[in-house]
Amino acid sequence: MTSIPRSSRRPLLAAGAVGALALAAAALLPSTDAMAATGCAVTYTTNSWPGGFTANITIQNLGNPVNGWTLGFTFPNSGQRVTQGWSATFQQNGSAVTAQSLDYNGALATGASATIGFNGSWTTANPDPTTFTLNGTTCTGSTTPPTSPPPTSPPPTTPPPPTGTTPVAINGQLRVCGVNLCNQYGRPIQLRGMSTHGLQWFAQCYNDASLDALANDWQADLLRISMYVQEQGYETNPTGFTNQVNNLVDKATARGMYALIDFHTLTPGDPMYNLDRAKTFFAAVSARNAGKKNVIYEITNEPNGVSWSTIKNYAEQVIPVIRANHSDAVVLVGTRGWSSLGVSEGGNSDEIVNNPVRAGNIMYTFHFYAASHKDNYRNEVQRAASRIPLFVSEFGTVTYTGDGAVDSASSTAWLDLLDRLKISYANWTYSDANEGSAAFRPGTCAGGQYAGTANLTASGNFMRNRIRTPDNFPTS
Ligand code: IDC
Repeated sequence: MTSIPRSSRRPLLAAGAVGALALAAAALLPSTDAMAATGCAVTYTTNSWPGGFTANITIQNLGNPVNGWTLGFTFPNSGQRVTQGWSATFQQNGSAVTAQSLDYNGALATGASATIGFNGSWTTANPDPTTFTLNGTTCTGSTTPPTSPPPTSPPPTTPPPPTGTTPVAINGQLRVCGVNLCNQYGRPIQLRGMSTHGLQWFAQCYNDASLDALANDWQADLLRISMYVQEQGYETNPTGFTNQVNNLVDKATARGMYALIDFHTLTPGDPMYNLDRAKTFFAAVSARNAGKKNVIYEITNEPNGVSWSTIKNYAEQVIPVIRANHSDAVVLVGTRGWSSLGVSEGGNSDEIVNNPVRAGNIMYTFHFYAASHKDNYRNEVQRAASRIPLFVSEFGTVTYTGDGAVDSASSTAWLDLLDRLKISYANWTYSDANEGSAAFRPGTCAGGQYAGTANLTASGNFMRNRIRTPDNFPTS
């Protein structure tokens, strides 16, 4: 689905509103009876467009703590269908819908909230449901009439207009919405940026001057921080590499860029080889960065030689470690065959669609090297993009070796496709490595002149031109 919602927020409970916001707020006092039914407050907001809509639902538990919950509601007409949900297991029977919690969000203390959502379709005018149940109990406990906010004011969760102009100031905390990456206004966006090379080799390329150039001259939205695990990387000095990653997160944050923390597994290709290291690393970086809105976690770079079910098993063990500290962060999951959605090992995205990772707010990664990966890969990305959330966390303009000449035609075809589908990307690499994929000529990092075009390679020039074009970040 590539339609952009045409309306975001509608007047509260406006009569006859199509795709209207409905707020079923309940202000039940916490029960003093340990066995009492659960009180709850639900906000239900929608973006709609002809034939389709996205619903975001926040469930607040106002009663006793629960361990596992089921939300129930009924569409006011039978023409509405849930087509794809996230952060809960959705079932629909006629116009009645249930959403059941997942492992990671089932426990809700008194006052705690969970946010879930779904993409839907509609055939006739679609007023929103206004009555909800949590574990069978109706969320109708409002003891005061809903006088606040007044009917025409925006919902209480609407963020204020941005006060800055950086990508993070405008977009704030990101969230996966259907197959897209959405900003704080619930609108799909695309992030465009660069990946570091291996921190163990190119630390000298990541400093205030180079990151100023990336943020200001390149106008990049995103810095991917590639921390190799093997090849003299993390495994040789966990504390040192963890600190190095955190320092670069801070430099990206200071410049209003998103920071993508890449646990750069490559050889061996089985992510399970690094499971314990991943848990240790992600526990540390997610605790340390939990208060930030601009951090995205990539839990495995390029699994290879292993089944999708092994990758999924790894993901379902690592994601809860992150979520325990940083519950609302987007997490990226690598895919089979060097993050090719399986294509480089003879598969395709069906294996993911049929057996998705059991976690919400995640995206699946796709990597390509434009001189090596062409139409059959592009076709699969296009096919997958309407079914699962994709993020191109690494790609090159050259061959998969990381070297060779820029393939301008293929690189242009790829980036035009990603732009059209609003798929975010990071290019390999923002470094002066002596290889065609590097953006800078060898020796640049020692010289310290990053802004402008004087020290760019052909790939660097190509990428700077693409990334510098204005972003399109909706703010309402
Ligand atoms: C390459 C580097 C190269 C390094 C090699 C081995 O460009 O300098 O010697 O890794 O570590 C990937 C990987 C990425 C590769 C890149 C290019 O994620 O680590 O970098 N590539 O080969 N997947 C496909 C290509």
